[in-house]
Amino acid sequence: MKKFKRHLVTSALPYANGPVHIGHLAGVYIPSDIYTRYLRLKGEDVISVCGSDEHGVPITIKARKEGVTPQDVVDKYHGMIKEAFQSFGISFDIYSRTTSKTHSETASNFFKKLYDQGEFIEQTTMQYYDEEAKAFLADRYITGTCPHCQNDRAYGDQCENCGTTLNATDLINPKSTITGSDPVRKETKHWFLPLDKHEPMLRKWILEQHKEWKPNVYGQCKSWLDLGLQPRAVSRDLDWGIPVPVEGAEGKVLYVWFDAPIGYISATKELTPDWEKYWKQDDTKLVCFIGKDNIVFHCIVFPAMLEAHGDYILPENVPANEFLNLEGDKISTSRNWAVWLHEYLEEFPGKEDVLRYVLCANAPETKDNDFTWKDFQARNNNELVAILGNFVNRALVLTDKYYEGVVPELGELTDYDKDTLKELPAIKLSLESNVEHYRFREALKDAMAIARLGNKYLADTEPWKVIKTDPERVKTTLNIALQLTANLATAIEPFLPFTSAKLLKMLSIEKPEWESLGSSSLISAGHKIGKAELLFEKIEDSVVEQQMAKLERSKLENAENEALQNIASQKENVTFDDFGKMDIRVSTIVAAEKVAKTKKLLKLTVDTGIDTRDIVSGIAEHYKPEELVGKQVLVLVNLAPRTLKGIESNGMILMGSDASGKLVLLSPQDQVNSGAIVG
Ligand code: B3M
Ligand code: ZN
Repeated sequence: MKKFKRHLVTSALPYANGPVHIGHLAGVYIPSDIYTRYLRLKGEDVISVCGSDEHGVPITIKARKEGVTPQDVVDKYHGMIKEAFQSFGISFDIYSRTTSKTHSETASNFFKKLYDQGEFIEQTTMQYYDEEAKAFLADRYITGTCPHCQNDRAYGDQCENCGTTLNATDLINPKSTITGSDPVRKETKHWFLPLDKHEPMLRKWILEQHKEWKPNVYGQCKSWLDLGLQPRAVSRDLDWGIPVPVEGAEGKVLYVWFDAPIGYISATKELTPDWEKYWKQDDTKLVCFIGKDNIVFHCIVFPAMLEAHGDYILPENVPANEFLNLEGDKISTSRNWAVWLHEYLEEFPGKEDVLRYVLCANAPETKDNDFTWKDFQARNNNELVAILGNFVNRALVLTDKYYEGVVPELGELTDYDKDTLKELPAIKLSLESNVEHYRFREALKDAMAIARLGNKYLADTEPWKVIKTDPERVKTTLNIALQLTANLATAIEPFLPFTSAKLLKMLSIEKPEWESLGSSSLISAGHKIGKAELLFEKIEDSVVEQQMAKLERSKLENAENEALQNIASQKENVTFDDFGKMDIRVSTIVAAEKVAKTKKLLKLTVDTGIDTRDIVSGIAEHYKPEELVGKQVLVLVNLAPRTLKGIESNGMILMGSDASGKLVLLSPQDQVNSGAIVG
């Protein structure tokens, strides 16, 4: 095994086009924070860098929609994201941003060096151009009809209805989303990184030298490599980003995925003048934490860039996680299907560690996982309160009660005492191995094993009973229980830093070194401990019910928005003949009654001027039968009959409906004879 002298931990730079949610925390930032805190506790030389990814098309789209500048957008979200991470104790050594001056110089120089070395291919391609806006259109700025599913709101890069990846030129009837005009095709020059040239290096480096990578990461890389790599454009026609630093590149910027990973380097530069040591010496262990959608960029594209540059080391591991879903549905910013960190912080003050715990215990390490509020409650109540909190509380309260908070002497050990203490070094080994192999869920279980051990120890030794018969014995028991709490404070630090700090304060001890974990003498006899405080409190049903109701509201709002969008877009044209086929007549309602055992249906008897007939209509929630009799309405009389709830319905009463689901009957402005033709 290679010996490393220092560690560089990177975490994917979140896009500054929205706030961060639990999916971000679970997928990337909690794992990277556990890993970093662990290394720090071990006294390793480690730095952890991150920052906001502030370029790219989505940010410009958001700015345009909100009528502000892209800089305004990123300023707002960079601030929010940075604060949320800080509040959750994500302990980056630096949280920078890609609009920083250092970054734009670093990325620009990086590009220039590759350009000067002849690492790029220049290629002229046809791209859609908006003549009104005088701009080339990024794929996201073009909508049209999907050639696969006919969805008429597909984007130039993807149809969100059927999930197909598209080229803008695949769209039927493409439109510019900036001006609504028909885009034209126009030539434009771009720089491409020939990934194929780096394929032999990548194959060897990943497929042969990194067989230990997580199967999801290794597998994705293998399938990309097996498909064969193609040159990839690293520039874009856009007015937001880092200008391409070569002549003849006016109006072009670096592709966001070219500049963003360089952000790791820029952030390190901003952090320390020693940055080169971390990036250029191969005794640095570089580990990149990301979500699964970023694998190709971190394992293929970025390493190819680094190789082309020549000065930098490659990642030692890229422990990508799968996705976290929420209550069975994919987390989605646009549908507001998420638990936003800034909202959680407001609604659950002081419970940062609870979320850290739940997200780690349930992290999508090997497959997509689901976050549910019920599970959140159960893990809090049954694990944090009942196991961790309960043990610590009992150990401290009993010490306070029997010895006024002074750690009692350790007497003679029983076999059971010895066996209990012997478990600690074993737990330490397992925890270490799990963290070092990026198995954080298992590592958290190891840390919790100390609390379980402590609970069992107290339950078996029953100091509250023994105090009456053998008080000497209780001294040893509580000394051991306190050693366990001190071990626990160390072991949980990477996972639950706030709880660890509270516990250390309660024990009145400094943060021990990692190496002392497993020891039975972390806290000495005669030491006065502080007051016991509750570490966790029960979460009541009503609290999680409120959160679920909040999500339910998002669902309703989404449905409404979708309905609104449908209303906003006009249906396809029909011919005059098509319209002429419909026989619509003014008719008079002569009778109305509810259809039994239904909520929505009314049976209406109408005089159409041709005949009197029954029509079943879904308006019972909007009109009472008695208010309808005598009303004139519009009826499509030649609609083929159908039977609803055993009643033959002959025609359709025309109604207006809005996005909120409200239905209204349409009536002539003035009274006419039944049978009057509409058209
Ligand atoms: N901003 C994508 C993402 O947040 C991207 C990561 C960049 S890492 C260099 O999923
Ligand atoms: Zn489609």
